[in-house]
Amino acid sequence: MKREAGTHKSSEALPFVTGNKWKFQEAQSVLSEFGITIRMLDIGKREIQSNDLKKIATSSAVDAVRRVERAIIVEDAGLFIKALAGFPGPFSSYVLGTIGLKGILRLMTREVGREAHFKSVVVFAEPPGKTRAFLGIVKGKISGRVRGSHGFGFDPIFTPKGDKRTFAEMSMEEKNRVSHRSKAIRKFAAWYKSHRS
Ligand code: ITT
Repeated sequence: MKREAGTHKSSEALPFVTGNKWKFQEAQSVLSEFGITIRMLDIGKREIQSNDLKKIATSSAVDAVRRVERAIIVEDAGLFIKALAGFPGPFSSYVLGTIGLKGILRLMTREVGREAHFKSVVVFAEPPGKTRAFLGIVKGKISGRVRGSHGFGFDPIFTPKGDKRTFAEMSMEEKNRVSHRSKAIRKFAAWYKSHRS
């Protein structure tokens, strides 16, 4: 007999705490393959400052679960550029909002190596504050210029390994076949399915 994951009732839509509708849509599309329904809950996600994405996501999840008093998921992601010693990493949001895509490309003009990866951490949390984290990584390269109009954030400057297109030149379904987020979400989904009734 399968165990139910804590106090969460599997028939209800699981709240995904985020203010980012694109990441919600990507997660929703992957989770629908597993028959898991989520709803976007934008309650002003609180984030601590840290170099560690897992710590940031876990702390946000614990904060959110205490505020909504039911099981939730959060997801945190960042772009890590090898030639820039992992920058912008956990500071991706700030960097995107300040120097932006063009600023990143400028920082890369003298760099020979363009390797980078996206990392995603999905955290499931349930009252009173029990958490479980799932990690997903996609390797790739920073493109020479901004390309494509789909997706969000750094998608127009990231080309996943094995493809010539940036994420922004792909449909959401194509991005979801290889993305960091889809990998973390799939790991979560497999675990969640095996732990709920
Ligand atoms: P939350 O409300 O969920 O925190 P957010 O947009 O702040 O939404 P993150 O902190 O996880 O999300 O993301 C940090 C930055 O990295 C943010 O500027 C995103 O636009 C960017 N980012 C995250 N995932 C991405 C992806 O799949 N493709 C491109 N950029 C991404």
